[in-house]
Amino acid sequence: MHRLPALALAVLLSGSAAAMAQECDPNYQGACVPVASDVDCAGGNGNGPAYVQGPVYIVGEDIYELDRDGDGVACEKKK
Ligand SMILES: [Ca+2]
Repeated sequence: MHRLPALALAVLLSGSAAAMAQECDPNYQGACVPVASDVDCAGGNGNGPAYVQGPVYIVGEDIYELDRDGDGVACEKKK
């Protein structure tokens, strides 16, 4: 009499949901600038693929060139 081998169908898919927290770029403060290949200002004419809603304050290097006028504040509202 043979016992059927227990099929390993009970694969646990748990544990992945908690790792979905957004990573924010440390070069910017005031808003969460996502870590992406390129980030543009939401509502602007950038092509993404990621966007951030300003204002964003540059505390490091403006690696995404969000601060076009170089005053240290990116994606600021037009005055
Ligand atoms: Ca600016």
